[in-house]
Amino acid sequence: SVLGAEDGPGGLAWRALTSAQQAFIKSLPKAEVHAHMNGCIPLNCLQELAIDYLANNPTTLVDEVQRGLAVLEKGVVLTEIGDFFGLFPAIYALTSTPAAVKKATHAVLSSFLSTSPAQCEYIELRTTPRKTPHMTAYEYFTTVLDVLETFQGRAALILSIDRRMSIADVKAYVQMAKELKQAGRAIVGVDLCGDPLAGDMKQFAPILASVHDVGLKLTVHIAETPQNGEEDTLALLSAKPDRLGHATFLTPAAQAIVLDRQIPVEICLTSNVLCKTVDSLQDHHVSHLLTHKHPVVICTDDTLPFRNSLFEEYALLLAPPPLGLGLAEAEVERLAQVGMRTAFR
Ligand code: 6MZ
Repeated sequence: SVLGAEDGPGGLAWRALTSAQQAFIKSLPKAEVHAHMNGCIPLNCLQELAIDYLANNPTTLVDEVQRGLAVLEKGVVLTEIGDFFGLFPAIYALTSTPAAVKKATHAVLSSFLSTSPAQCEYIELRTTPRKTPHMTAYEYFTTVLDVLETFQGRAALILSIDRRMSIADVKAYVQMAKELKQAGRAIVGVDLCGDPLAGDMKQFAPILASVHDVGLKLTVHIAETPQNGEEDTLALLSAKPDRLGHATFLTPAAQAIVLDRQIPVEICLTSNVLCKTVDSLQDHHVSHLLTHKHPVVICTDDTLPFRNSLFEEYALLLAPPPLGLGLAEAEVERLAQVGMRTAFR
């Protein structure tokens, strides 16, 4: 269902709201700007892709796909954020042909834009270019883009750079993003994501910064874990990002820069709670940012493993503690407006 897991943090908060509060959340114009394509495939779409896959690939990765699907069907339980990345080999096996990518992209965008009412007015979806035995990374990325452009102005794409990529690949994919932007395609930015501890960000930063040359914007997953040291964080800030993902463990020096430059932070409450990068919703760093009147935008991250929805993420703001943060409706409305304003389009 659109409303995800009944017993997830967002589901509990949603059910603690009055029907007037639920209607208020549904009526707010919202933007989703931090959603990973392969992390947001609706479960029923993934199950259909698995049926096709298992019918056509009787030997390759069969056990892995069946195991991965079983975990996602049951509902993931993560001990730490590292466990999260182990979910993707199975998902990636199922989105490795152009037909599967088309189907998945359409299902993801429909789950945000075509529900009644829509979860959001506008979505900036992100995805990592990926070469498979059936297509080049360019074919993969432009297949997603082709489908996304049929949503006519309600969706735009962000190209994700994975921290595990070689410098040569980072350069090639940034170049690809620039050329697609210059060709007038619906690409608005570049993201940095993936295993938070991989890669040398001092080497990545100048390449990432260069996206601004052609009018693309930059967002980076930053300080997502306590092991991301100050050097890593400051290197990423040197690329002049236009938004930040998570920013959970900013050191005082990094925090001073973020607050001073008013760099909007993409906040994914359920994701952080389930990946255990925050101890609880009540300890979430969003409260600190809100005290500073810092711009934050509420997002879902990966609705497939986290079984959340944008409605539920907003419910976590509005529901009274301990289920939610107990913000006033006016404040929740303001945050939705910040989301619309910080979009890259
Ligand atoms: C870092 C994440 C992430 O790009 O293949 N991804 N990277 N932190 C997170 N927090 C939970 N959630 C998702 O979508 C899946 C990819 O997005 C990144 C991971 O690299 C994952 O493989 P795409 O469409």
